[in-house]
Amino acid sequence: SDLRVGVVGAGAIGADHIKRIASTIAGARVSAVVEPDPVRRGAALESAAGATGYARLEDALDADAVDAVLIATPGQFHLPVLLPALAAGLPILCEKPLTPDPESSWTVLEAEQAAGRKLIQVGFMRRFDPEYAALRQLIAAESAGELLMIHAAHRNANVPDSYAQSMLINDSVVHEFDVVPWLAGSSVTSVEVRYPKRNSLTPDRLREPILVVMELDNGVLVDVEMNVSIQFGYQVTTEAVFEKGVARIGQPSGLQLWQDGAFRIGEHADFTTRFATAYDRQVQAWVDAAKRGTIDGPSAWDGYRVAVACRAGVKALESSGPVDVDLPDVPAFYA
Ligand code: ISE
Repeated sequence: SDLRVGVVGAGAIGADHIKRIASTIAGARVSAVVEPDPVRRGAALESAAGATGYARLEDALDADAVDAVLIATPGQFHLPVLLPALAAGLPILCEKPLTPDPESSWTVLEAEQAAGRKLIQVGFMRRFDPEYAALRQLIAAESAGELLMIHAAHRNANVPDSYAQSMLINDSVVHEFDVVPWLAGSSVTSVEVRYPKRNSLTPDRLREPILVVMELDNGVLVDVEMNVSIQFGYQVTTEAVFEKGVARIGQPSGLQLWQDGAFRIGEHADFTTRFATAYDRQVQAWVDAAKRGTIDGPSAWDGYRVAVACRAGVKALESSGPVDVDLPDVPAFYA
């Protein structure tokens, strides 16, 4: 029977997941929309036939309305939702970041271990993008030789008013902190942030773009151009440099148009279309795994690792030179 999913948070990504579960995911339905804002809640309920609206997760739990929880609130609100969901023993898909700092992420690891099995999958959806998966295979196979360095670009047309400087790291580069070690098979040992010339179109409260340089344990060096005011569209690209070749993913694709003396290919406007396939595959894998009593993707430990890297990254926003990333040993539960 269908997994009854409670979606917590009906902002941009929450509303997108609600539509996804209603339209493309097999074996699941949205049974509850948990959203304190009545306008957002009402709008979300319109795309989730048969779902009930709640202001708090506890109310949905008391009503025995959900078998699993998808957390799509902003990161600072994840912990107060994660803890009751874990205590209820429910499978969880938690959008990134797991929580905004390593201490609260550690609290989540302890609560999950107390629950006795892995209940949390973290929404690092890039791992489900077919091109990222192909690049990972190429790196592991070493058919172009060993990986030497990665140039990544993460470009947003613009960001909402709620987007603060630390979010360049905690909400945006957070994805590279997960996916780069997954691609390269090696962990991040240091992070440095450099500032190029400021974009005059950047909102006053932000200083960006930034250039993030990560060192990996295996000697690979990674640079990430992080841009959130680049106007033209949404673009996430990666170029991997090997001993005998170069690979690129995330290039514009689709319809090509020659007209009026120009050549055009469409570009994405935001992450909902750029990563639509990845989100679909991620949510389907989570639903299937939840029914088997497990997870199928990044774990809470991955969320913790990334929180430690983000702490270093936020420090690097305000200091010069590399900031070390020191991870504790992985608890046996996650090894
Ligand atoms: C947002 O939270 C995301 O997850 C997007 O993938 C990212 O590109 C954007 O910068 C973030 O704000």
